[in-house]
Amino acid sequence: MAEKGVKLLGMWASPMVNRVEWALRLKGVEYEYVDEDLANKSADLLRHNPVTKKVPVLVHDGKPIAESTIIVEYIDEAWKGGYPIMPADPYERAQARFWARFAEEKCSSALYPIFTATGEPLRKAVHEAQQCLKTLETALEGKKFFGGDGVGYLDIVVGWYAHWLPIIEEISGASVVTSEELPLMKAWFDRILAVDAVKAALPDRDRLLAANKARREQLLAA
Ligand SMILES: N[C@@H](CCC(=O)N[C@@H](CS)C(=O)NCC(=O)O)C(=O)O
Repeated sequence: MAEKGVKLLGMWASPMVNRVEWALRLKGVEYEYVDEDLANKSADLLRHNPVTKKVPVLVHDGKPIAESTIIVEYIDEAWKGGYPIMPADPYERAQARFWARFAEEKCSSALYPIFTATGEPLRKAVHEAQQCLKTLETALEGKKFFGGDGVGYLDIVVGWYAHWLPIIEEISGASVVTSEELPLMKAWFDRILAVDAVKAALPDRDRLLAANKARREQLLAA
């Protein structure tokens, strides 16, 4: 008989896993969280996601779903009556998906080089990330959240920037999201981090800082 209930295979420091936790919490869905050791993946993870072998994987009544953005959309459809994550209007839904893809393909990849660069390459990486975030910020104009008055799909997809970027800034010594350069994004950082469902599922800042500091030193030494 298939196992019943909702299980999330995750990893404590994964922003992609946070997306799924936020969606489940916004919907009020009870779930079991299983933390994976990605250096020694469990048989459960390999069985449920044999294709990419990555977290997050959501297992709903025994059926696995992989890829964080797909899982978030699945949660919205499977628990339709609860908190609405995707916009009701088809055009707005298409816009949310467009910006999510833009952020994922352009902005997220523009943030990683800041983590490992120093000197002139760091200055260049910061400039490129800021240009990308400025474009993304236009989707926030006149709104509290990307989703409007409340957290929506795009907020969930890019919400990790609010927690991770200040940590990347602290480690690299760079300033990326400032009130001068990105005022709407900066205000949104504060707003999204104050949302209960988001606050309740964020990795501990000190632990994340220490892990990333060690990782940067390792990468710089290599
Ligand atoms: N596009 C995937 C990315 C997932 C991903 O990169 N997961 C990482 C943790 S953040 C992972 O499982 N890495 C283990 C591996 O690559 O073997 C998603 O959004 O779910």
